[in-house]
Amino acid sequence: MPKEDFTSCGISLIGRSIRVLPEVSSTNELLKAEAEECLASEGTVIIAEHQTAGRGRLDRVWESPPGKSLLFSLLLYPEIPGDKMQLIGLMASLAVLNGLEVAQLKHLNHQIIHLKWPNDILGTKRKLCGILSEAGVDKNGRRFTVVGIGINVNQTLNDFPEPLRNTATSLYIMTGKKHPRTTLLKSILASMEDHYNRLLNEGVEWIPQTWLERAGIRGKKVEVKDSNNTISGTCLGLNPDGALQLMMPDDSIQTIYSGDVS
Ligand code: BT5
Repeated sequence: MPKEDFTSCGISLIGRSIRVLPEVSSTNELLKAEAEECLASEGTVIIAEHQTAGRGRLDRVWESPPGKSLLFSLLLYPEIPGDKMQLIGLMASLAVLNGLEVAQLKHLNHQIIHLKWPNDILGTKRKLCGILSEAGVDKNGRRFTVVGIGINVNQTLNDFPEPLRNTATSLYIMTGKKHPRTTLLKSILASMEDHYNRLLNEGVEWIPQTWLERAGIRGKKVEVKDSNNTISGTCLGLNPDGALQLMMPDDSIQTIYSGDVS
């Protein structure tokens, strides 16, 4: 695999500044800290070869052996109401899915790759990518969002810790080929720029509908677990904030703002 130069993968806004770090606690933590102090501009991307404290939602651990995945965070200043912030994560997952398909179409066309609410991308029903979208306010009172993306690229099954070997996958496991991460990153940043431009031009109303069409879960039975309980219902769709709407067995409608879907 040739040496990878990530710094040339930027588009005009998204990735106009790209920093590559050999090791960091978490790219989200670092970029959030910089954004709070107004030290990073919109579109900044921080990439790490290794994270010592990579995080998922609810402070869960994001596992990644050095150099085998794409781990990066992106800073955005979307001017949207606070209750619509979940839509940024949905938009990001659409952008990543599209970027992966464009970059890897000929390798992936026989594979099942799809969206899982809220922000996962699955390959062959296993987790290929996780996205952690975190909102904050900078010292001038401006609201920002850091979108953190972890994509399993060249890991073998043995690179994952034992408990993840039945639930995780990588592009390498799915296709039997090693993938240059720069090609993927460039394609994903280009797709992110297209999606973000659409948000800037049209607002956010298109996001839940587009996400739903791509995910294909309307009318399907789903189970949602949170820390306290598990509920099962039929997916009716997403509400305008991106929350999941379920029809329950007693015909009531439940709106789910967070949880793990299976
Ligand atoms: C996520 O959380 O899926 C969001 C992950 C975001 C990671 C990126 S990497 C760059 C940026 N910097 C950070 O610190 N984070 C972001 P969640 O839905 O909570 O899923 C976490 C769960 O996924 C864990 O509890 C494991 O079960 C599983 N998991 C951990 N590492 C994995 C991996 N590499 N591949 C597949 N599944 C994994």
